[in-house]
Amino acid sequence: MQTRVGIVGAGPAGLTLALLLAHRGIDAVVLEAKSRDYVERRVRAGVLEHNTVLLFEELEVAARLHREALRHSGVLLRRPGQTVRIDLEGLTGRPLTVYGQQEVVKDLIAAALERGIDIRFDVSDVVLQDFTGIEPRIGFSHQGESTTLGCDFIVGCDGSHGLSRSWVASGSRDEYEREYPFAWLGVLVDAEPATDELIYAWHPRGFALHSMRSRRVSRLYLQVPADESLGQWSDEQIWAELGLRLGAEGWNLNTGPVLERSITPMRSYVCEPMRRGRLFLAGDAAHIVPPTGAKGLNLAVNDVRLLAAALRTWYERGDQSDLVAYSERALRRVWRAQEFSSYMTTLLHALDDGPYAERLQLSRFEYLERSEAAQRSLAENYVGLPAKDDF
Ligand code: RFL
Ligand code: PHB
Repeated sequence: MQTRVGIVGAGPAGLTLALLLAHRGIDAVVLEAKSRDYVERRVRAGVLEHNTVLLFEELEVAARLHREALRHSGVLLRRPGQTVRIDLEGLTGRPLTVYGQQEVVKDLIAAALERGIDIRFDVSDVVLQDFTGIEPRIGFSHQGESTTLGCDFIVGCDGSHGLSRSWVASGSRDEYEREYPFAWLGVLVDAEPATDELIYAWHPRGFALHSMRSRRVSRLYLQVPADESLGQWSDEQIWAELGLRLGAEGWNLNTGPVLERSITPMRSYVCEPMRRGRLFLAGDAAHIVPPTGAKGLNLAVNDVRLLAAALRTWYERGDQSDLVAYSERALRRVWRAQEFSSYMTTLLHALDDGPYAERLQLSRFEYLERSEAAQRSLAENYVGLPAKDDF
Protein backbone atom coordinates (compact mmCIF):
# COMPACT_ATOMS: atom_id res chain seq x y z
CA MET A 1 0.00 0.00 0.00
CA GLN A 2 1.26 3.46 -0.83
CA THR A 3 -0.13 6.97 -0.28
CA ARG A 4 1.20 10.48 0.17
CA VAL A 5 0.07 11.18 3.73
CA GLY A 6 -0.56 8.40 6.27
CA ILE A 7 -2.89 9.63 9.02
CA VAL A 8 -3.25 7.79 12.33
CA GLY A 9 -6.62 8.42 14.00
CA ALA A 10 -10.09 9.30 12.68
CA GLY A 11 -11.09 11.92 15.23
CA PRO A 12 -11.77 15.54 14.25
CA ALA A 13 -8.04 16.18 13.52
CA GLY A 14 -7.42 13.15 11.28
CA LEU A 15 -10.71 13.42 9.38
CA THR A 16 -10.47 17.17 8.81
CA LEU A 17 -6.89 16.79 7.60
CA ALA A 18 -7.84 14.03 5.14
CA LEU A 19 -10.65 16.23 3.75
CA LEU A 20 -8.41 19.31 3.48
CA LEU A 21 -5.78 17.29 1.62
CA ALA A 22 -8.37 15.70 -0.69
CA HIS A 23 -9.65 19.21 -1.45
CA ARG A 24 -6.15 19.99 -2.73
CA GLY A 25 -5.73 16.73 -4.66
CA ILE A 26 -3.31 15.16 -2.14
CA ASP A 27 -4.23 11.59 -1.25
CA ALA A 28 -4.15 10.19 2.23
CA VAL A 29 -5.11 7.02 4.07
CA VAL A 30 -6.64 7.21 7.55
CA LEU A 31 -6.04 4.36 10.03
CA GLU A 32 -8.42 4.19 13.01
CA ALA A 33 -8.20 1.76 15.93
CA LYS A 34 -11.92 1.79 16.77
CA SER A 35 -15.02 0.92 14.71
CA ARG A 36 -16.96 3.54 12.75
CA ASP A 37 -19.91 3.07 15.06
CA TYR A 38 -17.73 3.65 18.13
CA VAL A 39 -16.16 6.89 16.92
CA GLU A 40 -19.54 8.22 15.78
CA ARG A 41 -21.07 7.65 19.22
CA ARG A 42 -18.26 9.02 21.41
CA VAL A 43 -19.79 11.93 23.36
CA ARG A 44 -17.32 14.78 23.85
CA ALA A 45 -17.13 18.42 22.86
CA GLY A 46 -20.06 20.67 22.09
CA VAL A 47 -18.74 24.15 21.36
CA LEU A 48 -17.33 25.17 17.99
CA GLU A 49 -15.48 28.40 17.35
CA HIS A 50 -16.51 30.48 14.38
CA ASN A 51 -13.10 29.64 12.80
CA THR A 52 -13.98 25.94 12.93
CA VAL A 53 -17.39 26.52 11.36
CA LEU A 54 -15.83 28.63 8.57
CA LEU A 55 -13.36 25.84 7.78
CA PHE A 56 -16.16 23.24 7.69
CA GLU A 57 -18.05 25.55 5.31
CA GLU A 58 -14.98 25.80 3.07
CA LEU A 59 -14.81 21.99 3.04
CA GLU A 60 -18.53 21.82 2.23
CA VAL A 61 -19.30 19.64 5.24
CA ALA A 62 -21.47 22.15 7.12
CA ALA A 63 -24.93 21.63 5.57
CA ARG A 64 -26.38 19.60 8.46
CA LEU A 65 -24.51 21.77 10.99
CA HIS A 66 -26.31 24.83 9.61
CA ARG A 67 -29.67 23.07 9.85
CA GLU A 68 -29.26 21.59 13.31
CA ALA A 69 -26.64 23.49 15.32
CA LEU A 70 -27.59 26.11 17.89
CA ARG A 71 -26.11 29.57 17.43
CA HIS A 72 -25.34 31.41 20.66
CA SER A 73 -24.48 35.06 20.96
CA GLY A 74 -23.58 35.07 24.65
CA VAL A 75 -22.52 32.98 27.63
CA LEU A 76 -23.46 33.22 31.32
CA LEU A 77 -21.03 33.12 34.25
CA ARG A 78 -22.66 32.51 37.60
CA ARG A 79 -21.84 32.63 41.30
CA PRO A 80 -24.46 32.22 44.03
CA GLY A 81 -26.72 35.25 43.72
CA GLN A 82 -24.83 36.80 40.78
CA THR A 83 -24.94 36.12 37.02
CA VAL A 84 -22.77 37.94 34.47
CA ARG A 85 -23.66 37.71 30.79
CA ILE A 86 -20.78 38.02 28.34
CA ASP A 87 -22.12 39.36 25.04
CA LEU A 88 -19.79 37.34 22.82
CA GLU A 89 -21.24 38.44 19.50
CA GLY A 90 -21.61 42.08 20.53
CA LEU A 91 -18.01 42.24 21.77
CA THR A 92 -16.31 40.30 18.97
CA GLY A 93 -18.73 40.24 16.02
CA ARG A 94 -18.53 36.45 16.07
CA PRO A 95 -21.10 33.96 17.42
CA LEU A 96 -20.56 30.57 18.99
CA THR A 97 -21.92 27.32 17.58
CA VAL A 98 -23.19 24.48 19.76
CA TYR A 99 -23.06 21.17 17.88
CA GLY A 100 -21.96 17.81 19.29
CA GLN A 101 -18.54 16.45 18.39
CA GLN A 102 -20.14 13.12 17.48
CA GLU A 103 -22.28 14.96 14.92
CA VAL A 104 -19.13 16.66 13.54
CA VAL A 105 -17.43 13.27 13.28
CA LYS A 106 -20.47 11.72 11.52
CA ASP A 107 -20.52 14.57 8.98
CA LEU A 108 -16.76 14.33 8.35
CA ILE A 109 -16.80 10.54 7.91
CA ALA A 110 -19.80 10.68 5.54
CA ALA A 111 -18.12 13.37 3.41
CA ALA A 112 -14.75 11.58 3.41
CA LEU A 113 -16.24 8.26 2.28
CA GLU A 114 -18.38 9.99 -0.35
CA ARG A 115 -15.22 11.67 -1.70
CA GLY A 116 -13.38 8.37 -1.95
CA ILE A 117 -11.01 8.87 1.00
CA ASP A 118 -9.62 5.55 2.24
CA ILE A 119 -10.46 5.19 5.96
CA ARG A 120 -9.61 1.85 7.60
CA PHE A 121 -11.51 1.31 10.85
CA ASP A 122 -10.67 -1.39 13.43
CA VAL A 123 -6.93 -1.44 12.71
CA SER A 124 -4.47 -2.66 15.36
CA ASP A 125 -0.73 -2.99 16.00
CA VAL A 126 0.09 0.39 14.46
CA VAL A 127 3.88 0.93 14.27
CA LEU A 128 5.48 4.06 12.82
CA GLN A 129 8.73 3.40 10.97
CA ASP A 130 11.52 5.23 9.14
CA PHE A 131 10.05 8.72 9.57
CA THR A 132 13.46 10.24 10.18
CA GLY A 133 14.30 9.31 6.57
CA ILE A 134 12.42 10.13 3.38
CA GLU A 135 10.36 6.95 3.06
CA PRO A 136 8.26 6.59 6.22
CA ARG A 137 6.07 3.51 6.68
CA ILE A 138 3.22 2.55 8.95
CA GLY A 139 2.86 -1.09 9.90
CA PHE A 140 -0.63 -2.20 10.99
CA SER A 141 -3.05 -5.11 11.11
CA HIS A 142 -6.47 -5.01 9.50
CA GLN A 143 -9.00 -7.84 9.25
CA GLY A 144 -6.43 -10.35 10.45
CA GLU A 145 -3.70 -9.33 7.99
CA SER A 146 -0.48 -7.42 8.66
CA THR A 147 0.19 -4.69 6.09
CA THR A 148 2.60 -1.81 5.55
CA LEU A 149 1.53 1.60 4.30
CA GLY A 150 4.35 3.51 2.60
CA CYS A 151 3.95 7.30 2.55
CA ASP A 152 5.79 10.64 2.22
CA PHE A 153 4.61 11.91 5.61
CA ILE A 154 2.94 10.48 8.71
CA VAL A 155 0.55 12.58 10.78
CA GLY A 156 -0.24 11.37 14.30
CA CYS A 157 -3.85 12.42 15.03
CA ASP A 158 -4.42 9.65 17.56
CA GLY A 159 -5.55 11.75 20.49
CA SER A 160 -4.45 12.02 24.11
CA HIS A 161 -4.07 8.24 24.61
CA GLY A 162 -2.42 7.65 21.21
CA LEU A 163 1.04 6.30 20.54
CA SER A 164 2.38 8.73 17.89
CA ARG A 165 3.64 11.13 20.52
CA SER A 166 5.92 8.42 21.93
CA TRP A 167 7.76 8.29 18.59
CA VAL A 168 8.76 11.94 18.94
CA ALA A 169 11.94 10.89 20.75
CA SER A 170 12.01 11.47 24.46
CA GLY A 171 15.42 13.15 24.15
CA SER A 172 14.25 15.66 21.54
CA ARG A 173 10.83 16.62 22.92
CA ASP A 174 9.93 18.99 25.71
CA GLU A 175 6.81 18.14 27.66
CA TYR A 176 4.79 20.56 29.76
CA GLU A 177 2.12 19.21 32.07
CA ARG A 178 -0.36 20.09 34.81
CA GLU A 179 -2.75 17.71 36.53
CA TYR A 180 -5.74 19.21 38.34
CA PRO A 181 -6.97 17.59 41.55
CA PHE A 182 -10.50 17.36 40.11
CA ALA A 183 -12.45 15.83 37.22
CA TRP A 184 -15.78 16.47 35.46
CA LEU A 185 -18.72 14.15 35.83
CA GLY A 186 -20.76 14.68 32.66
CA VAL A 187 -24.34 13.63 31.90
CA LEU A 188 -26.24 13.73 28.64
CA VAL A 189 -29.93 14.14 29.45
CA ASP A 190 -33.19 13.81 27.59
CA ALA A 191 -34.49 17.18 28.84
CA GLU A 192 -35.08 20.57 27.28
CA PRO A 193 -32.22 22.92 28.27
CA ALA A 194 -33.39 25.30 31.00
CA THR A 195 -31.29 28.07 29.43
CA ASP A 196 -30.76 29.56 25.98
CA GLU A 197 -27.04 30.14 26.65
CA LEU A 198 -24.38 28.04 28.39
CA ILE A 199 -24.07 28.60 32.16
CA TYR A 200 -20.64 28.23 33.80
CA ALA A 201 -21.15 28.28 37.58
CA TRP A 202 -18.72 28.73 40.46
CA HIS A 203 -20.01 27.36 43.75
CA PRO A 204 -18.25 26.65 47.07
CA ARG A 205 -19.18 22.95 46.57
CA GLY A 206 -17.59 22.96 43.11
CA PHE A 207 -18.02 24.01 39.49
CA ALA A 208 -21.07 23.12 37.37
CA LEU A 209 -21.81 23.67 33.68
CA HIS A 210 -25.12 23.68 31.87
CA SER A 211 -24.61 23.03 28.18
CA MET A 212 -26.79 21.40 25.54
CA ARG A 213 -26.80 19.43 22.32
CA SER A 214 -30.17 20.45 20.86
CA ARG A 215 -33.47 22.01 21.92
CA ARG A 216 -34.39 18.67 23.51
CA VAL A 217 -31.09 17.34 24.88
CA SER A 218 -29.06 18.91 27.72
CA ARG A 219 -25.41 18.29 28.59
CA LEU A 220 -24.43 19.00 32.19
CA TYR A 221 -21.19 18.70 34.14
CA LEU A 222 -20.16 18.69 37.81
CA GLN A 223 -16.72 19.15 39.34
CA VAL A 224 -15.84 16.00 41.32
CA PRO A 225 -12.60 14.83 42.99
CA ALA A 226 -10.01 13.45 40.54
CA ASP A 227 -10.30 9.89 41.86
CA GLU A 228 -14.12 9.79 41.85
CA SER A 229 -15.81 6.77 40.30
CA LEU A 230 -19.12 6.97 38.45
CA GLY A 231 -20.63 4.34 40.72
CA GLN A 232 -20.44 6.77 43.65
CA TRP A 233 -23.16 8.95 42.11
CA SER A 234 -26.86 8.10 41.80
CA ASP A 235 -29.00 10.09 39.35
CA GLU A 236 -30.78 11.69 42.35
CA GLN A 237 -27.47 12.90 43.80
CA ILE A 238 -26.39 14.30 40.43
CA TRP A 239 -29.62 16.26 40.04
CA ALA A 240 -29.50 17.55 43.61
CA GLU A 241 -25.92 18.76 43.17
CA LEU A 242 -26.59 20.34 39.76
CA GLY A 243 -29.66 22.11 41.15
CA LEU A 244 -27.67 23.49 44.07
CA ARG A 245 -24.59 24.63 42.16
CA LEU A 246 -26.40 26.07 39.12
CA GLY A 247 -29.29 27.49 41.14
CA ALA A 248 -30.50 31.06 40.82
CA GLU A 249 -33.62 32.78 42.09
CA GLY A 250 -36.66 32.17 39.92
CA TRP A 251 -34.79 29.63 37.78
CA ASN A 252 -35.21 25.86 37.71
CA LEU A 253 -33.28 23.07 36.09
CA ASN A 254 -35.23 20.73 33.79
CA THR A 255 -34.63 17.10 34.65
CA GLY A 256 -35.09 13.96 32.55
CA PRO A 257 -33.69 10.48 31.82
CA VAL A 258 -29.87 10.29 31.82
CA LEU A 259 -28.75 8.96 28.41
CA GLU A 260 -25.02 8.78 29.08
CA ARG A 261 -22.59 9.54 31.92
CA SER A 262 -18.83 9.79 32.02
CA ILE A 263 -15.91 11.12 34.06
CA THR A 264 -13.21 13.25 32.41
CA PRO A 265 -9.93 13.96 34.21
CA MET A 266 -8.73 17.54 33.98
CA ARG A 267 -5.26 18.00 32.68
CA SER A 268 -3.04 20.18 30.53
CA TYR A 269 -0.22 18.90 28.34
CA VAL A 270 1.96 20.20 25.50
CA CYS A 271 4.59 18.33 23.48
CA GLU A 272 7.18 20.52 21.73
CA PRO A 273 8.04 20.35 18.91
CA MET A 274 4.98 18.81 17.24
CA ARG A 275 7.24 17.07 14.76
CA ARG A 276 10.10 14.66 14.34
CA GLY A 277 11.48 14.21 10.81
CA ARG A 278 8.53 13.31 8.59
CA LEU A 279 6.24 12.56 11.53
CA PHE A 280 3.92 15.43 12.51
CA LEU A 281 1.52 15.57 15.46
CA ALA A 282 -1.86 17.33 15.43
CA GLY A 283 -4.72 17.77 17.92
CA ASP A 284 -4.88 16.00 21.28
CA ALA A 285 -1.91 13.83 20.24
CA ALA A 286 0.25 16.93 20.75
CA HIS A 287 -1.63 18.91 23.41
CA ILE A 288 -4.46 18.61 25.91
CA VAL A 289 -6.43 21.37 27.62
CA PRO A 290 -8.99 21.09 30.42
CA PRO A 291 -12.45 21.41 28.80
CA THR A 292 -13.42 24.61 30.68
CA GLY A 293 -12.28 26.81 27.79
CA ALA A 294 -13.96 24.57 25.14
CA LYS A 295 -10.81 24.69 23.04
CA GLY A 296 -9.58 21.09 22.35
CA LEU A 297 -11.48 20.32 19.16
CA ASN A 298 -10.97 23.83 17.86
CA LEU A 299 -7.21 23.59 18.38
CA ALA A 300 -7.16 20.23 16.58
CA VAL A 301 -8.88 21.83 13.59
CA ASN A 302 -6.48 24.78 13.61
CA ASP A 303 -3.44 22.46 13.66
CA VAL A 304 -4.58 20.58 10.57
CA ARG A 305 -5.52 23.81 8.79
CA LEU A 306 -1.89 24.90 9.11
CA LEU A 307 -0.49 21.47 8.32
CA ALA A 308 -2.60 20.96 5.20
CA ALA A 309 -1.50 24.35 3.86
CA ALA A 310 2.15 23.47 4.58
CA LEU A 311 1.83 20.11 2.80
CA ARG A 312 0.26 21.84 -0.16
CA THR A 313 3.22 24.27 -0.38
CA TRP A 314 5.51 21.23 -0.34
CA TYR A 315 3.66 19.29 -3.03
CA GLU A 316 3.01 22.27 -5.30
CA ARG A 317 6.36 24.03 -5.03
CA GLY A 318 8.76 21.60 -3.37
CA ASP A 319 9.14 24.29 -0.69
CA GLN A 320 9.47 22.93 2.87
CA SER A 321 9.51 26.26 4.73
CA ASP A 322 5.88 25.99 5.92
CA LEU A 323 6.46 22.43 7.12
CA VAL A 324 9.49 23.65 9.06
CA ALA A 325 7.40 26.49 10.55
CA TYR A 326 4.36 24.27 11.34
CA SER A 327 5.18 23.41 14.96
CA GLU A 328 6.07 26.96 15.97
CA ARG A 329 2.99 28.43 14.27
CA ALA A 330 0.59 25.87 15.73
CA LEU A 331 2.08 26.21 19.22
CA ARG A 332 1.37 29.95 19.39
CA ARG A 333 -2.38 29.27 19.38
CA VAL A 334 -1.91 26.16 21.52
CA TRP A 335 -0.27 28.20 24.29
CA ARG A 336 -2.93 30.93 24.04
CA ALA A 337 -5.55 28.20 24.53
CA GLN A 338 -3.52 26.69 27.38
CA GLU A 339 -3.47 30.02 29.18
CA PHE A 340 -7.18 30.71 28.52
CA SER A 341 -8.22 27.20 29.62
CA SER A 342 -6.16 27.56 32.78
CA TYR A 343 -7.74 31.00 33.42
CA MET A 344 -11.30 29.64 33.00
CA THR A 345 -10.51 26.58 35.11
CA THR A 346 -9.06 28.54 38.02
CA LEU A 347 -11.77 31.22 37.77
CA LEU A 348 -14.62 28.74 38.04
CA HIS A 349 -13.60 25.66 40.05
CA ALA A 350 -13.50 25.21 43.82
CA LEU A 351 -9.72 25.12 44.24
CA ASP A 352 -9.38 24.00 47.84
CA ASP A 353 -6.50 26.46 48.15
CA GLY A 354 -7.60 28.51 51.14
CA PRO A 355 -9.53 31.77 51.64
CA TYR A 356 -6.94 33.99 49.92
CA ALA A 357 -7.29 32.10 46.61
CA GLU A 358 -11.08 32.30 46.96
CA ARG A 359 -10.98 36.08 47.37
CA LEU A 360 -8.85 36.35 44.24
CA GLN A 361 -11.49 34.36 42.36
CA LEU A 362 -14.19 36.68 43.63
CA SER A 363 -12.19 39.73 42.58
CA ARG A 364 -11.66 38.33 39.07
CA PHE A 365 -15.40 37.68 38.85
CA GLU A 366 -16.30 41.19 39.97
CA TYR A 367 -13.79 42.63 37.50
CA LEU A 368 -15.55 40.70 34.73
CA GLU A 369 -18.89 42.02 35.91
CA ARG A 370 -17.75 45.65 35.86
CA SER A 371 -15.15 45.94 33.12
CA GLU A 372 -15.94 45.78 29.42
CA ALA A 373 -12.20 45.32 28.73
CA ALA A 374 -12.16 42.16 30.88
CA GLN A 375 -15.31 40.88 29.15
CA ARG A 376 -13.89 41.61 25.71
CA SER A 377 -10.71 39.68 26.50
CA LEU A 378 -12.67 36.66 27.71
CA ALA A 379 -14.99 36.89 24.69
CA GLU A 380 -12.26 37.02 22.05
CA ASN A 381 -10.49 34.02 23.55
CA TYR A 382 -13.73 32.05 23.98
CA VAL A 383 -15.09 32.59 20.45
CA GLY A 384 -11.53 32.17 19.11
CA LEU A 385 -9.06 34.72 17.79
CA PRO A 386 -9.43 35.01 14.01
CA ALA A 387 -7.47 32.21 12.26
CA LYS A 388 -4.36 33.62 10.64
CA ASP A 389 -1.18 31.87 9.61
CA ASP A 390 0.71 33.33 12.51
CA PHE A 391 -1.93 32.77 15.21
P1 RFL B 1 -9.56 12.33 19.23
O1 RFL B 1 -10.93 12.85 19.03
O2 RFL B 1 -9.24 11.70 20.54
O3 RFL B 1 -9.29 11.28 18.07
C1 RFL B 1 -8.17 10.43 18.07
C2 RFL B 1 -8.53 9.17 17.31
O4 RFL B 1 -7.36 8.32 17.22
C3 RFL B 1 -7.76 6.99 17.48
N1 RFL B 1 -6.57 6.23 17.94
C4 RFL B 1 -5.87 5.40 17.13
N2 RFL B 1 -6.05 5.04 15.86
C5 RFL B 1 -5.16 4.16 15.32
N3 RFL B 1 -4.12 3.63 16.03
C6 RFL B 1 -3.89 3.98 17.32
N4 RFL B 1 -2.84 3.46 17.99
C7 RFL B 1 -4.79 4.90 17.93
N5 RFL B 1 -4.88 5.45 19.16
C8 RFL B 1 -5.96 6.25 19.16
C9 RFL B 1 -8.85 7.12 18.53
O5 RFL B 1 -9.69 5.97 18.57
C10 RFL B 1 -9.59 8.35 18.02
O6 RFL B 1 -10.62 8.03 17.12
O7 RFL B 1 -8.43 13.45 18.98
P2 RFL B 1 -8.45 14.75 17.99
O8 RFL B 1 -8.91 14.35 16.62
O9 RFL B 1 -7.16 15.40 18.21
O10 RFL B 1 -9.63 15.68 18.55
C11 RFL B 1 -9.53 16.30 19.81
C12 RFL B 1 -10.91 16.43 20.46
O11 RFL B 1 -11.55 15.17 20.46
C13 RFL B 1 -10.82 16.98 21.89
O12 RFL B 1 -9.85 17.99 21.96
C14 RFL B 1 -12.17 17.55 22.37
O13 RFL B 1 -13.11 16.53 22.54
C15 RFL B 1 -11.97 18.32 23.67
N6 RFL B 1 -13.23 18.84 24.23
C16 RFL B 1 -13.75 20.01 23.77
N7 RFL B 1 -13.18 20.67 22.74
C17 RFL B 1 -13.75 21.80 22.23
O14 RFL B 1 -13.18 22.39 21.30
N8 RFL B 1 -14.94 22.29 22.69
C18 RFL B 1 -15.60 21.67 23.73
O15 RFL B 1 -16.69 22.10 24.07
C19 RFL B 1 -14.99 20.52 24.33
N9 RFL B 1 -15.59 19.88 25.34
C20 RFL B 1 -13.91 18.12 25.25
C21 RFL B 1 -15.09 18.69 25.79
C22 RFL B 1 -13.45 16.90 25.70
C23 RFL B 1 -14.14 16.23 26.69
N10 RFL B 1 -13.65 14.96 27.06
C24 RFL B 1 -14.49 13.81 27.18
C25 RFL B 1 -12.23 14.68 26.97
C26 RFL B 1 -15.76 18.04 26.79
C27 RFL B 1 -15.28 16.83 27.27
C28 RFL B 1 -16.04 16.18 28.40
C1 PHB C 1 -20.14 20.63 26.12
O1 PHB C 1 -21.22 21.02 25.67
O2 PHB C 1 -19.85 19.42 26.17
C2 PHB C 1 -19.16 21.62 26.64
C3 PHB C 1 -19.45 22.97 26.57
C4 PHB C 1 -18.53 23.90 27.05
C5 PHB C 1 -17.34 23.46 27.60
C6 PHB C 1 -17.04 22.11 27.67
C7 PHB C 1 -17.96 21.18 27.19
O3 PHB C 1 -16.46 24.37 28.10
